[in-house]
Amino acid sequence: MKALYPKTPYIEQTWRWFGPRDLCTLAHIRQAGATGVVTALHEVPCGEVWTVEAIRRRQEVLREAGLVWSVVESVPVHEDIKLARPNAAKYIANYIQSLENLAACGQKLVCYNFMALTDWTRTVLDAAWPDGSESSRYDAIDAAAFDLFILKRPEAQTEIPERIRTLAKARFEAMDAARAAAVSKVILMGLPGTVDDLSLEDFRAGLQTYAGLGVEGLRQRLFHFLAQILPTATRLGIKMAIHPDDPPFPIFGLPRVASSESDLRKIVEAFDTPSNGLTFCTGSLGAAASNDLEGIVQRLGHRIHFIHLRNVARDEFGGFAESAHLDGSVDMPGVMQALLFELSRRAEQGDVERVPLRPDHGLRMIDDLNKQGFYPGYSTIGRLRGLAELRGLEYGLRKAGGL
Ligand code: DNO
Repeated sequence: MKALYPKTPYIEQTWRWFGPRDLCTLAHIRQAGATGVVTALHEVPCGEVWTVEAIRRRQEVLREAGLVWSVVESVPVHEDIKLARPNAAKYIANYIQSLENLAACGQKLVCYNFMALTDWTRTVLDAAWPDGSESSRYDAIDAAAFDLFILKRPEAQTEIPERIRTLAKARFEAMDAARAAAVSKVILMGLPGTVDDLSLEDFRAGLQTYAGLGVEGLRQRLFHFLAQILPTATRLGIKMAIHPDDPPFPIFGLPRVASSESDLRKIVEAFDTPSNGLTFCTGSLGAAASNDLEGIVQRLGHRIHFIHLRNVARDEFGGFAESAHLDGSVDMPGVMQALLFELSRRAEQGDVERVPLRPDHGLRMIDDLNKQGFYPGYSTIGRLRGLAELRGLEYGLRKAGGL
């Protein structure tokens, strides 16, 4: 049968799947038009070795569904590595063994992040849009109210700007116990399955473990980790792709090392190997108005191995809501154009490997509003809409630009 759409030479359309228990099935993914799957062995505890058998079993499940495993997202980095604890060497050795096993099975693209203590953080998971759909949101006033009055972190008094502190006080005073508990629950939730949910006490203790480390301290830990794993990754032809911090600014006093172009440049320049690459996530980076997304593609595009496209509507207080893929503060046509130029430049230079792109999150909408059990951000229909919009944008721009 003739393909309905022209073949995409540069971009591979992919979709995140959380494994056999995901409400979004592999059949759904095929019907959405994605050809590649982004997944991980989520059942393996963080820090343990991924065995060849387990990797092969997962590959087989995907193959039977007519799909391929395009990206491993993520092989998570154990907290002991970020904290340089005595067990760090053991966990780095395990990480290297997992890379060996992945490469033995042909898996050559690995996403990871280096966020202290948390993975991505939000304050609300079901903020309503006027059309009845829902998405998650990071409300900087709620986050400050939590920090100042629930967590009661002393440094918050000086770190949070006065204007936000004043608003947070009023917000907290107007919160009933149920609302305060709901905000805390969302902030402490380990999203999305890579880290554990924490109690308030665990969270306080976790923050303490990073006290005094600072940005440069955490950066040194990241560079130490990379210095250990990159020789193996390079030998095996594995591309590592660090995911930016989400949100891309310090939260609860935790240091951040992958929030801005300058952070990403430091990472890329620290180790000159294609194995040392980036995940370009417009939702994460786009939450900071200071990040020039098209500029990042132009200047660091040669190291972008994996693309997450998502939009955010930034607000005046430093927060944001996840918005529809083409509506929000991120100029998605501009970003897509920059990506297509960069990928065609790479192709001209002989780098013809297609770069996987996934619609990162989607609004919860239509029948998915009645279903329970999706990972926040990862319902089916909103991502279907997102992928369809992004695919149309890509094809339209390619056609118009003669790419
Ligand atoms: C959020 C995701 C992140 C990402 C990890 C990568 O939905 O993009 O959780 O998977 O940070 O390690």
